Amino acid sequence: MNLFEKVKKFFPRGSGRRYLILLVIVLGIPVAVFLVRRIATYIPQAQVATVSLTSSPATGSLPPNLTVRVNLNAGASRVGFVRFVLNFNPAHINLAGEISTTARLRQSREPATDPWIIKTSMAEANSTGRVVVVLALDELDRSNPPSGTFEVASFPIRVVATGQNLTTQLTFNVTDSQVVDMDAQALNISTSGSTFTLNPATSSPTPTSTPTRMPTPTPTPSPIRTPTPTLTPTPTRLPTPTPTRVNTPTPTSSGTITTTPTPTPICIDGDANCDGSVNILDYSIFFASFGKGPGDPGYDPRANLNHSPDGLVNILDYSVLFYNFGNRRP
Ligand SMILES: [Ca+2]
Ligand SMILES: [Ca+2]
Repeated sequence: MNLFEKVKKFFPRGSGRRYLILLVIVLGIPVAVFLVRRIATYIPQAQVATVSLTSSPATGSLPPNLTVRVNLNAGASRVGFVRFVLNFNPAHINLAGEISTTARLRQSREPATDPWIIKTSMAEANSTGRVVVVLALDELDRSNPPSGTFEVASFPIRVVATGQNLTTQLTFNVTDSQVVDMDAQALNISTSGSTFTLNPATSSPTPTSTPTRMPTPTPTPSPIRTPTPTLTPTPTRLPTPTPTRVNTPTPTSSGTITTTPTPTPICIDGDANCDGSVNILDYSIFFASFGKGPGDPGYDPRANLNHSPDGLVNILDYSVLFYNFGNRRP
């Protein structure tokens, strides 16, 4: 009996096919796992959409006062959270009124008169040269989040510089802005600000202050419009942005009788902003400080959701948020 016959005798009839199948399965599992992992790493990268924040008008001149509108083009993304920061030179222009915000992103938490989370006051903006607006979708509106293009906020501006033909800009701080969709995904942001000409020199010495926009009956043969001399751009003197992002609620002057001296609220687990519910706002606070610790720029101690003594914001804090997401203060 040769070796082949011995082996053949050892295995029962038909078992060779079974071992072949077993071999295919054993080799196939690692290959399948490898392929699934590759697919899993590719899918999230492909899903991050880019949205655009723009201020309009893109160009203009002052005076007279203008209204600046901040628009978000979210495309097909369903927006749950918007934070934008606009910088300007307060020695050139000032806000001429308070900031208005969209009704499409509002939260009906108490007090109901403050639909925003953070909104810079006119006085603060004019002293810092910084407009900060943070808005979020109310939980009751979760079924109808805004998408496409919509106005996020608007505010009037006026010129304060006295020099002629100055150029000034409104620029978004991209790294300090954030748009989050309803899947808690921070979207990529492209921005486009505004450029304004201040006190443009009038070419004709019109004695009346109102700009004549009516066509003069006698057409001058060739209106000499001297090209506006481009001045050397004044160095933007941006004040150092205030690092604090603490939402100090401004007391409403309207005679609300229910306002007791605010007791320190009891924060439930995962409730970073301590407003009584664990939602996308808390995720955003966590996300902005993820990977950071005390002393790091932009670190928000509220993001330390597990109250670890080292103050670090990491996966442990994420798990506190994850397991409490959707909870409300009883
Ligand atoms: Ca909260
Ligand atoms: Ca922590």
